[in-house]
Amino acid sequence: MREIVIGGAQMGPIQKADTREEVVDRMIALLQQAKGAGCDLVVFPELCLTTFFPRWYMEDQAEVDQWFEREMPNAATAPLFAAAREAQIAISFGYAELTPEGRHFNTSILTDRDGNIVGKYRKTHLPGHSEFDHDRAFQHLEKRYFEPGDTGFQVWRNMDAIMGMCICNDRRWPETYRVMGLQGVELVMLGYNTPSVNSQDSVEGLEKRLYHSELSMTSAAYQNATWVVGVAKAGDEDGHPLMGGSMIVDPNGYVMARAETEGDELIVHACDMDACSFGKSTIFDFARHRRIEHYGLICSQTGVVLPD
Ligand code: CDV
Repeated sequence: MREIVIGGAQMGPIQKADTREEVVDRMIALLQQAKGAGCDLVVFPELCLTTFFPRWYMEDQAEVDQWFEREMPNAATAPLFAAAREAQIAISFGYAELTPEGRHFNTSILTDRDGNIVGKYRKTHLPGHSEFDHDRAFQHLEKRYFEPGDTGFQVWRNMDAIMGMCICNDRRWPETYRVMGLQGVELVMLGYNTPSVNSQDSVEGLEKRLYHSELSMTSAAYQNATWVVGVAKAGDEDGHPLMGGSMIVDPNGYVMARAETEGDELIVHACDMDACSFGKSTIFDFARHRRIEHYGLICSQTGVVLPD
């Protein structure tokens, strides 16, 4: 048995006016709770140091850049890394990354139990749009503020397991998990900021959105025989509701722990990495059963091409 006690540290809303320091204090409080629960690893949400700023239209690049981190750790997050090291808990969290070359990414990192960064992932599937869209109920400007990630879906050996990350919208794409599955992934960690309503369809509300999120993660867990931990930033951010629904999914696709609130809430499950072995060696033994001669379109064509 290779057991890792994992905490999903869902975070409630972060308002525009909230400081990084206030947010880090909340993250440390969740980390202390996780320590009490015996956690080895804690997963925090996407862009969890600030409000979900891509909902705001900005033209001034200096104003945009104030939401980004120029280094990690930095002054604001150093106490979080110190607390994690002290507790001997590995962490994963998302933030907006501004590189020394001036590139902007939606990023997440993974540490070992000593607070050393062992993995970095930059979001691949950026949803939304790049110009102000008058037809939407609210904006989602990730394509304006970030460039698509350049890391691809790597995995890392950490804590005697094979771990990978993706971010929010990535969780809806089977390719995300399959690329990691082909590297033997046993744990996929992801954070998300998902509005409770569809900006382009006011009828699509919370129930359907929670269902699609769960469907994406549970099916991917099963089809790749991997644990999936999905963690929300939830609640009302300056009048904009984000859904919760954080969950820990086992390699059979069953939800083993689920958040009940839209606030700061820790969910915990003892995840046995060996539970991935059965699926990986039977129905989803890729080496025996995949037929790559028929998958070419997936990598040669982006959109739909209809038959004549
Ligand atoms: N932050 C996100 O990537 N959010 C998207 C919304 C826009 C649908 C998501 O897939 O949850």
